[in-house]
Amino acid sequence: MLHKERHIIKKHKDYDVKNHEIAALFERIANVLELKGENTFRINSYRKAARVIGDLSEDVDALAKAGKLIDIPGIGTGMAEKIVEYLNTGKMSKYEEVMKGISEETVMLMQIPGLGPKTVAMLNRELGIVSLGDLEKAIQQGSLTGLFGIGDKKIENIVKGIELFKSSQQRISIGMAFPVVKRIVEELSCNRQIVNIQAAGSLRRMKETVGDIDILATGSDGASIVKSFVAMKGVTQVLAAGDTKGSVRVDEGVQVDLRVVQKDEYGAALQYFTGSKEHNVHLREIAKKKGYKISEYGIFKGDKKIGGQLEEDIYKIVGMDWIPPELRENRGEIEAAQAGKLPKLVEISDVKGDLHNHSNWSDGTPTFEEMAEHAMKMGYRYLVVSDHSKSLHIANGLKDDELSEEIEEIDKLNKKFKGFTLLKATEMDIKADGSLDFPDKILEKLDIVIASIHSGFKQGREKITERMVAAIRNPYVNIIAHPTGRLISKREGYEVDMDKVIAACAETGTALEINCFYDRLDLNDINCRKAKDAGVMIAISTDAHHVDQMWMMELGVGIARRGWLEAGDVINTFPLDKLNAFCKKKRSMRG
Ligand code: DGT
Ligand code: ZN
Ligand code: CA
Ligand code: CA
Repeated sequence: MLHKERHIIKKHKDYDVKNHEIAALFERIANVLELKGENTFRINSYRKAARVIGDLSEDVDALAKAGKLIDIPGIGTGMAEKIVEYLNTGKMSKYEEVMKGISEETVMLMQIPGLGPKTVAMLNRELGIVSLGDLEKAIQQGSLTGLFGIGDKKIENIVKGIELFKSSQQRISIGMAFPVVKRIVEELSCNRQIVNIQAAGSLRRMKETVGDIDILATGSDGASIVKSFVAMKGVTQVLAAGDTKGSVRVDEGVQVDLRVVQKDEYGAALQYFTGSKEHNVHLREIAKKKGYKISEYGIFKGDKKIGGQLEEDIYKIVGMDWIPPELRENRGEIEAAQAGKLPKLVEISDVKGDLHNHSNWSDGTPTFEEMAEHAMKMGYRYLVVSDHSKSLHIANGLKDDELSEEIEEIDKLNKKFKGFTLLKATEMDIKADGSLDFPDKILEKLDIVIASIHSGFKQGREKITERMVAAIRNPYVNIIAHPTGRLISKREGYEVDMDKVIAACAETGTALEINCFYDRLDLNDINCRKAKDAGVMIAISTDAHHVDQMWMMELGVGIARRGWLEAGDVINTFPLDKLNAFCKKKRSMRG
């Protein structure tokens, strides 16, 4: 996959702030140059620089001090000078130069999905549009109709893009929020007064985006706990600080609420603040019919409190099994819990390997050894190396002979490992004409074949579905990666008939991927459950381009759990021989 902005999040704890800022500046320069209609070569050199700086595992500041910036591929002396200037002065004169005559608001317009620099330039030229306000007005007045290259469909897409953009300003991806919570819980756990602390709300439910982060704690001195909460590092604004409640905004732009509750109320509060609201409403109705009342303080019979210290109390008293947070969306989990028929959800500890990763042979940064080492550290038994295929030039896709070399290299390395295997694979492009990027005689040499769509997004539902089903029918293709192509808050994805895709996968023994990368999370929870119900196996894979991205497996497992998946539904919970057998089985059915 490709991530123009994957530099936004790459480290679990530590953000290389400078790397991020410089990558963002280069990306902006590229956009503005494109808006001004400048030379493609220069535009691309800034895009490339943005990508490599965003992907760096080292601190750009440290590299600059060591005089090693020009050793970075894609960074020449000109780029290096601009980086040094920024590090020394906090400014980049090139950026200021290209921004002359262009407003911040216009730059923002280019971030709206469906509105690239070219369209923004045209809207500016034809209608004088320079801000979101201008654009919305023009749409309302119908002024866009009849402009060159702008049909009804395009206008519809722009309207959708504006909606997505607005909502992305309000909610952040779970992948951004998750590390924030880890950091906060770690930091506050040092406070001796805190007995329990954990996240509730949509984050505990592992929803793909969160509006705000809710944290619950118990402890002796509420006021002092709140004090240490609002004094944490990363806090940019204190919105409230009382005896039992604190509310702040942090660096990542999200609001975090902390509530300190009494020990004997912790379970009830956790149940209440975990939500979802719909789940809670349904649960309370059931409680009411049985003569109980549930609140954030406990569960009551008349005036008498009969439980609330543990979350389990509440579910047990109303007559059902405890429900894992990821299921609490009022999608049938309450009925299943009453019947004792909840699934035994897959857990992160069930995962034995990661099935989609890029090395420095295509557009990733790690070597095979670094990937293997990190995977072993995570307790994995295997790791799939799946570099891009030749059609994807922009990601440095491998040609036939390069893939053969990669295979030999991996074979050599595998002889050195004990109890661990690198699996030979490819993330092969399903090309715009529906054909596959490698012939069968090459695919035959691989352990696993992943196929995915990176082009022809606008072909329309029928054509895209056809391409995908054709790939699924190839006997060597084992997994379809990021099946809908969406990018959360940025791109809606191509149109595809997921029911047909699921049916073809079920028929052929092909797995669908949950891509764990924080801005993809694709399949989503709903499609995941659909796939399971049709008997399709799932691969949970990070699509890491850097070893520091492999932690995102946790996000994918969250989605899988929201999709009601059990370990048996997920092929990377299998031991290696069973995984190999899964892949081989499809090959043996060909012809
Ligand atoms: P978010 O923050 O928009 O991603 O979603 P949540 O689910 O974290 O919602 P939030 O932060 O507004 O509230 C946290 C939980 O508190 C929510 O999941 C359920 C509970 N809650 C909030 N407001 C109400 C309410 O009016 N009624 C009920 N029953 N529960 C509520
Ligand atoms: Zn990929
Ligand atoms: Ca929340
Ligand atoms: Ca909240």
